[in-house]
This record gives sequence, structure tokens and C-alpha cells, in this order.
Amino acid sequence: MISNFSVIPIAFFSAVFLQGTFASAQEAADAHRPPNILLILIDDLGYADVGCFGNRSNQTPHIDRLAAEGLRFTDFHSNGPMCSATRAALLTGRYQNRFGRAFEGALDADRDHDIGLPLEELTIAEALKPAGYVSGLFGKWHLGYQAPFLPTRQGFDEFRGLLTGDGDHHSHLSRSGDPDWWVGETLALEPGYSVDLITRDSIDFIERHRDQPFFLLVSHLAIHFPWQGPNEPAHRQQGHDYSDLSKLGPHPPGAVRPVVREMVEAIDRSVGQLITTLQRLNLDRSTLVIFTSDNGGYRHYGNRFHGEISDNGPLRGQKGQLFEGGHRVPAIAWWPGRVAPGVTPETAMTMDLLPTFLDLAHLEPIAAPALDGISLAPLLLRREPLPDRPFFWRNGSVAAARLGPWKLLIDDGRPLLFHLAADPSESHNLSATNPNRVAHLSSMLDTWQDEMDRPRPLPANPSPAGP
Ligand SMILES: [Ca+2]
Repeated sequence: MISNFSVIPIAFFSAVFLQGTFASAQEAADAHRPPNILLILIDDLGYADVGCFGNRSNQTPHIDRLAAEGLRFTDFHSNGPMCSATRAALLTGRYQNRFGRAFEGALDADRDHDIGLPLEELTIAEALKPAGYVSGLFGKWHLGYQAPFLPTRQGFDEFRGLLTGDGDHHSHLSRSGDPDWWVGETLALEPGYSVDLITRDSIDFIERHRDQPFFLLVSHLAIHFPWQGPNEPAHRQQGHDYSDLSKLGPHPPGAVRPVVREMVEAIDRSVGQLITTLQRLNLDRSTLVIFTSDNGGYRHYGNRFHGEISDNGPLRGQKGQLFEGGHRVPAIAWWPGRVAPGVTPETAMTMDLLPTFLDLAHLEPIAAPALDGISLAPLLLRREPLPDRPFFWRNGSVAAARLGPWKLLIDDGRPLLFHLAADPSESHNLSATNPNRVAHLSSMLDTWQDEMDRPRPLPANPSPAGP
């Protein structure tokens, strides 16, 4: 908690700063108003699956426009290489590894059926409430299969979508062949392409909440398998089991590339519709839009579909791995008039979004160690460099530490050291010639792992930082 004494100067300097920067009192008031936050999270979108990150065949004009008008991150990382891992960190601003080993990969429908994101954790939706936000989640959850681990118990005022890890994009049946499309806490199956339903519901949410600050998490199921385009029949039928390779959808190897392209392009149209809605309602200058992915893309699945799925550009590896292809993801921040257009090489991670949003909503920061991320607001608004800091990942027996351009990856005890600036493809293992650097990063990684495996401190609810 900050004292009352310290609140006064913050408010005073903020008022002086704002009046000195903006032409009118109204502009100053608008700048101080907590922004709407529209977070578009794509499932399994690889680093180079969209045009502005290097793709040459998928047509993504709306996402490319966001990048041209906003700030494009070339070194943004998902907290984990799998869905549940990144989503847990996203919502809490903390390393998901604190929540137990189950959160290092994807929550499993059988093994992890009775667990979920711990209810005592403070989510973005809960943390923003003191600033008057209403929160909606449309699309995929994957942080708990059943009550009480539902979005509506984690601060979201509205939820429509999928609880499990993947659903048929048309029939909305889970991998076990069960209906998995919910409104709030009620099963409410309806036909329609997942991208279209999520977009429709998101636009409806924006229209209904145009007059109050909102946090809207558009959590697309695409481009996760089953790979299905917008105009195909449903694949999964109720009562059938899709736990084997049939979970990937109806298309055989050799036929998936055009389907994935259709999915990426459907996502792009959705982005265009959401931005058009903000502009139509005159909300574009009061809304921060973040576009990113929950993990890297699949290049292949097992020994099938080589080169047919995602494009991770020059990066090594894919979803599930701790090479860059597993966790370096596209990220764009767009906020006309507040975030200047450009490209940033600053390193950032999914867990930085919660502190960023609290900062922009003028809420008191949550102190470390209850928070692992930092606010990106100084970078977004004033292009200030972020402080030097290490980053860590762990998925089972594989762990990695990153400090500046150096990355140490320990795979079952074997050290791999890469200089990412000189070798973004992680092709040259420099561990043999840099034993001191390996020892330093290894020691940091050990310390971090020890901390992750200890009982975790809990954050308190934040309060407004000043009048
Ligand atoms: Ca994913």
C-alpha cells in the first residue's frame, strides 16, 4: 500500500503533466480516463503466420494495418509453449509455474479435470473492478473444466465460449465428443463458425458497454486444430471420441495448408470487424488493442503435416517446445493518438499485460513477489526502454533462462546456449566455449525454479492509486 502522503504528489504531478501536454481540459480528462482494453488472443498462431511478421501467402490486411498504425513487438514471448500455461500467466501477471506442474503445459481433460486456475489468484478481470471495468471473455478458456473453475468465478461478468482445449469449429463438440459451448455457466450449443460467433458476441459486448470502461478478452479458438475452414461441414459428431489423431480434423496430410490459411484469414477479418466497431462507436482513441498469440505454431504434428500448418519464420522449434518457435509470438499494441507507430525490439512476455493494464487504469501496482510481470506502459506511451531483467520458462523436464541476447536452454540436463541476436534460429550451441555464462544463467534458473516450487505468496486486491 502507498501512503496518503505519497498519493498527493502523484495526483498533483499527473494533473500538471496532463494540463501541460494537452490542448484542452477535455483532452486531458480523456487521457486520464481508464482506457477500454481489447485483448485479441489467437490460439497457436505462429510467429510468421501473418503478413506483418513475414508471411507471404496468408492475406492479413487488417492485422497488418494494426501493425502499421501501432507498435509491433519483434521479441514478445508467450509465458509458456502451450495454451493453459500462457493463459494462466496472462490472467494473473505471474509465472504460471507457481500454480503447479499441471500449468506448465495444457490442462488435460482426464488428468486435470478437477483442477483449474486457483480461485484465490487475482485475475485481470478482478483487478480492474476497482476502476469500474466490466469484463467479458468470448471464446476459449482452458483454465478449468468445471465449476468452480469457470470464467464467471474469476471476475468475468460475461462469458460465451469453450471450456476445454479444442472444439469442432462448427459443431462445438470437445475432443470427447461432448457439447462444449457455454453462456455463463450454462451449456448453450449453437451452430456457427467459432471465429464468427466470437466476433459477433464481442461486437455485441462492445456496443452494450460503450459507456463504461471495459476489458474484453477475444479468445479465438482458431487456429488450433481441428483445422477447419469457415465453409465446411462439422467434423465431430456427438458421442464419438476424438482422442486419437482424428482430433486434428477431417483433412489428410497434404490438404491442410489451404485450410489453415482460411483460418488465419478469418481471424484477420474478425480483427477488421472489431476495429471497425471501435471506430463506428468513436471508441478507437479510448481503447488499447493488444493482438497476440498464446504460444508458437505447429510446423508439424508428430511425423505428419510437415510444413503445412504454421510458419514460425526463422525460429527453431514449435508449439510445446522451449526453442523460440514455441514461445516467441506476434504481438501488436494499437491505440491511435497514444501509442505511436513503430517497431520495438524490447523483450516482453504475456505476464506483463496485467501490470500494464493496471497501470493504464491508474490502479496501484501489485508489489513483487505477488507479481512477476512489469508494466509496459512507459514503452507503449513514451517509448521508454524497459529495465533489464531475466525471463524464464519451464515445461516438464525442459527449462530456459533468457538475459539480454543470451538464452540457456536445459533439456534433460543438457545445456544449450544461444546468442539470439546473432543466431535467432538457435543453430549454434555456444555452451562449450562459454562455461562461465552457462554457470551464471544456470544458477539464475535454479534459483527461479526453487522459487516457483515453493508455496506462493498471494496478491491483495489493488486500490485506486489516487483521486
Ligand atoms: Ca494454444
